[in-house]
Amino acid sequence: MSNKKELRIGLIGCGFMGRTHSNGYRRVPNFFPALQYTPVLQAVCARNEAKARAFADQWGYASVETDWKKLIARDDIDAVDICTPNDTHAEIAIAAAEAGKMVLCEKPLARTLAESQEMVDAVEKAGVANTVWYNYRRIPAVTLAKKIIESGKLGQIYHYRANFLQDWTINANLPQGGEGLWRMDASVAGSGVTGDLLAHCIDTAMWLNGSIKDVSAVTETFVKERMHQLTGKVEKVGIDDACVFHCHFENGSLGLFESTRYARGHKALYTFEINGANASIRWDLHDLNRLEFFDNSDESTLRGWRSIHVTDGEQPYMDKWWVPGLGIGYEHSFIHQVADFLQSLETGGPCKPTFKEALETQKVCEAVLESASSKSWKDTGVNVC
Ligand code: 4PW
Repeated sequence: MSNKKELRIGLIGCGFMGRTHSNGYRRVPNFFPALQYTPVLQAVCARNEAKARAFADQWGYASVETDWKKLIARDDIDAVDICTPNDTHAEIAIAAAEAGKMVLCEKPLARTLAESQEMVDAVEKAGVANTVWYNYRRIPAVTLAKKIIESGKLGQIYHYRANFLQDWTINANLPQGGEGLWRMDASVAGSGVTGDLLAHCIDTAMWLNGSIKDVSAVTETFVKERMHQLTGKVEKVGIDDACVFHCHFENGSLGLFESTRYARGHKALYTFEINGANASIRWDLHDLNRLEFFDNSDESTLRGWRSIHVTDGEQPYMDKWWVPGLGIGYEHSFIHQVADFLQSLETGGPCKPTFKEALETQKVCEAVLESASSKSWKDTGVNVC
């Protein structure tokens, strides 16, 4: 008989992110056995009952719902996990918080800053545990980058550079909206690459390098009209297909960010590089167990970029996995987030980023879009501690 405390999960949404989160819940007990809490896959909710049942069978959920309001009203659910398209995040999160449930929300927090603020207000008022799934923070090499920066090894930071490049929307015949393509519909997604991809880059950047003060951005929508899957009509495309912005960080460094879904050959190339007075680091999602590090204090004849294979038990999270030399993958970042959330319930501390912290990323996204449409610099109003 287990003496673990149960955290009964109600998952809403059965898409790509529903799978990544479910995998996280299922694998945490095996790899983080010391945690006091264990997730219980209590219910999954999707509008289509057959889809919900198939998902429940595949992932081991005990029951299904087709109305998220019913799921939230259930007494046997402790935490609501929102994996639905962005236009539903605010309504579900606010209702869940008002019902006293813990809330885990897939990124971005919402479509707009105003919606996000309402979500922050709701979870703060209800005093419920909350977190946003900015999963890349929990890739061990990225977490190690944070530790290196905090140790002061980089010295004064001058540059932060990040890219998130994809190519899946180049085809002009790809429709927008509906099943599998809601990210293409601005009314559902809120924005294109800015909210979907740059939000990740911004979250990581402010976690590693502090507040972004102001931004100057350019966006482009290369394909102006696309068939809408739900209406069957050709409609104007409202999302940004590509976005480039530069910025000032509070610490005096300059930032340069680029994201596009039109970089032929790139499927999910997320990279960042940070240059300090004494050292630099860089990371690439396509080689995610590796962190590259250049230290100017190395002996001159041996000086060069070090390639650190982040698989040693002394490196972040890696004591939970295999043996040195054996890497882990994308899915582990979600397993780590579940583990950190459960740990936060034990300690009573926050699981970062909380809704309040993720609001700062929304502020930057909003300033980026405003800057692009007004062709002017915008202050972000961000204050990351
Ligand atoms: O959140 C992002 C998604 O919307 C992901 O991190 C990568 O880009 C993979 O899919 C999309």
